[in-house]
Amino acid sequence: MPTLRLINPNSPLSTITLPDVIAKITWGRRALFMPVNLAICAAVAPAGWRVEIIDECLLDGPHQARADVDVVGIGAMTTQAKRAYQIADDYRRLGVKVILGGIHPSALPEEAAQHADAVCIGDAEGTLPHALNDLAAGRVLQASYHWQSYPEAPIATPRKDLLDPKDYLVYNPIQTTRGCPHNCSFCTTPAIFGRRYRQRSIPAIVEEIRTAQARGSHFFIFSDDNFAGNQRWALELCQELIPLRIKWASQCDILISNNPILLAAMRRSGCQGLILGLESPDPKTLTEARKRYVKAETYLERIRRIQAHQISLWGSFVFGFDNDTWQSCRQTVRFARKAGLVMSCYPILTPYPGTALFSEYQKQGRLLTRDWEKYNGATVVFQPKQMTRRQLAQAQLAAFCDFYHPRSAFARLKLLPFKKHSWLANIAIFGGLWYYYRCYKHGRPLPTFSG
Ligand code: B12
Ligand code: SF4
Repeated sequence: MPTLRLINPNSPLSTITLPDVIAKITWGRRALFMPVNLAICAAVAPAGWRVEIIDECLLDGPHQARADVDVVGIGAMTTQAKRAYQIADDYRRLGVKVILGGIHPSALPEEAAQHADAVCIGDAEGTLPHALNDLAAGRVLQASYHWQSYPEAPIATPRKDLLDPKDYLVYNPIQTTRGCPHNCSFCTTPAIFGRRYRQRSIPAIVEEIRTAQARGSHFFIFSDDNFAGNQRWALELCQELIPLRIKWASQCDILISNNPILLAAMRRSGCQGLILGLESPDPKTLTEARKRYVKAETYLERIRRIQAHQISLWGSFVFGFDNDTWQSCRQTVRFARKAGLVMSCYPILTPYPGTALFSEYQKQGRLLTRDWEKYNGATVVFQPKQMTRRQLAQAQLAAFCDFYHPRSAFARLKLLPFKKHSWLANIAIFGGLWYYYRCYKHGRPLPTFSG
């Protein structure tokens, strides 16, 4: 029986997620998130293939290539690309065929092709089975398999049985949708997968949840880019979730604030929290980011409307747009505190290959490196306009330290009603920052906007 080995390459995690900091803030878990992409690849391998998954993030050292399989499939987001190519080159030197797939190879297939026998562009569901069938039939692999050249395949149920949930902080991610109807300039999702929003079959989602429940799971992360990109469908799903009595969290756009019926159904179905991609409370920055579907001036009121349904909110902001300054970054953190967000994050703007932002910065000569490992949201990889590179990097750290400072946590979370998980997460993140400065920055004081 031919064997397919799927590999999730390690990548040096960003400043706030150094491996031993992760171990500290996740109570010893080896990695943050289960690689659902590979579990899906495993699920769509045609009958007759033996499949194994190696998650390099779980290993103590680098994975060593071995010529004991027929083909290796490697998935990569941009930060993982460099390591993915190293592993691919090692296998090809041993004569093992390599298929590269995932977000980065889909954005830059010509680059990936230099390290692979075939590149799968887009969904594995619509590409990988064709590549494996070619191999099984003794045909030469095509240089690339493009998902839009084949009939659309439904979103598959991942083979999580090939991974050990105990290794991951998020051990039960479930994808319910793919894509996003919006078109923000910096975002990979519409750039690679187009703006057509796709939903998975509701019975398949329910079945995946029931299987996990039978193994003792009750909390789920719906790992979508935009859970409610189709509000009518999201309502239907929530109604099916209510009898399952689960708890869940996800990520979606702030337009759900327009729909009290959906919000009520989300809460009844167990929604505990949502990540909102807010980017900035400054209207000029939103215009620059091409986030046209909402006005920043309405953010606060929309946030209050969602919070009124007892759904906790986590804001995702981005620092480094041309309109951003040290002061505007400071204002963003003030806004996050005033809005009573339970969590927030402040990645540095990153021009990912395939996006409009990447083309624009490339044209303007503002890209500083093509070392993909540095495209991690914690490194300045382009020339900012109104801040120095150092200031931008400092603003990110100051934002995390200010937002997660215990004083801020008390003001945002209050003691009653007691939000146990939010408190634990805030304490863990602040503890992680403190540990990072003590052990990696020689005990330097934590940066802050007020300093
Ligand atoms: C969960 C998640 C994470 C997890 C890790 C996920 C993992 N296991 O690796 C965590 C929280 C750690 C994370 C971190 C980051 N993430 Co993230 N993350 C996600 C999220 C929300 C879901 C990922 C997922 O499970 N998707 C479901 C799977 C099924 O989709 P998929 O990976 O695209 O896989 C499909 C195809 O690409 C293809 N495919 C994938 N692999 C392979 C392999 C083969 C062989 C084949 C044939 C096909 C194939 O088939 C799959 C099924 O159709 C995505 C958003 C999204 N929609 O994907 C962002 C996303 C992947 N993350 C992103 C970013 C930017 C980051 C960070 C840089 C953020 C930050 N600033 O810190 C960091 C990077 C960390 C680092 N290493 O430095 C970007 C990626 C941009 C890019 N070009 O790489 C995304 C797309 C979000 C976005 N819209 O911008 N992330
Ligand atoms: S709303 Fe979010 S997922 Fe959709 S395009 Fe914008 S940043 Fe990407």
